Amino acid sequence: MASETAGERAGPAADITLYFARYSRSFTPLWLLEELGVPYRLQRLSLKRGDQKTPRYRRVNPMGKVPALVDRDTVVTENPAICLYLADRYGYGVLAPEIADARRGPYLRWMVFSTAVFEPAIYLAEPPDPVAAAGRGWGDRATVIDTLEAVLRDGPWLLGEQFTAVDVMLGSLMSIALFNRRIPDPPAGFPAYDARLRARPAYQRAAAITWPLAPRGAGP
Ligand SMILES: N[C@@H](CCC(=O)N[C@@H](CS)C(=O)NCC(=O)O)C(=O)O
Repeated sequence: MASETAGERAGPAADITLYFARYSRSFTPLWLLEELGVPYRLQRLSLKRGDQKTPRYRRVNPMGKVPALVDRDTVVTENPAICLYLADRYGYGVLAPEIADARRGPYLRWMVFSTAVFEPAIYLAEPPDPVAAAGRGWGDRATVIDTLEAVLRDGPWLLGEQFTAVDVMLGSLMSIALFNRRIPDPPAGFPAYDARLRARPAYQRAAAITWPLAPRGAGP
């Protein structure tokens, strides 16, 4: 990967609108935009008021959920897809490993793992039948936690020495899950990773916008 920082990299001209709501998963792309240093505008929605369910917004995201990102003619929804798009387009080789880089494999793996495996493992009730785990895409909670623990033990980031967009994606879920106590008795590597994430100025700027009532930089 190049040694320059993402913000220094002259990418294609951006015309980015992030459909955003406070106290929501909109934090993830907001944090990534702050890491990238590209200009963006926020289109604020109130989830309480139901702005996300209006026909107008459903033309952007038919799911009626935030976040959504529009960059000129490109519309992207689903947080891992938004992260992949932004990092390839504005941080390629810096916050996204290049296609020929061997780290591209683990990068894609953890991107998909974030919402397809980690998120259900921490938010869904686990049926008592262990046989059911074989037929479930996310398996079982203990294996998910152990798998993540093993990679974070080596750290400092998911791909080793290089912080990338997948730390924003999976890391934002980790921060929120730890704050909400969704991971009982987390292994020591989890809060240590979370502390490294929270120390990043871009995390703190995005957290101050997303959770304005929390002490500065405290995040969720
Ligand atoms: N799978 C989506 C999840 C998005 C999501 O669930 N957003 C929540 C806020 S955290 C939402 O918009 N909820 C409002 C609703 O469903 O009405 C992603 O990863 O981007």
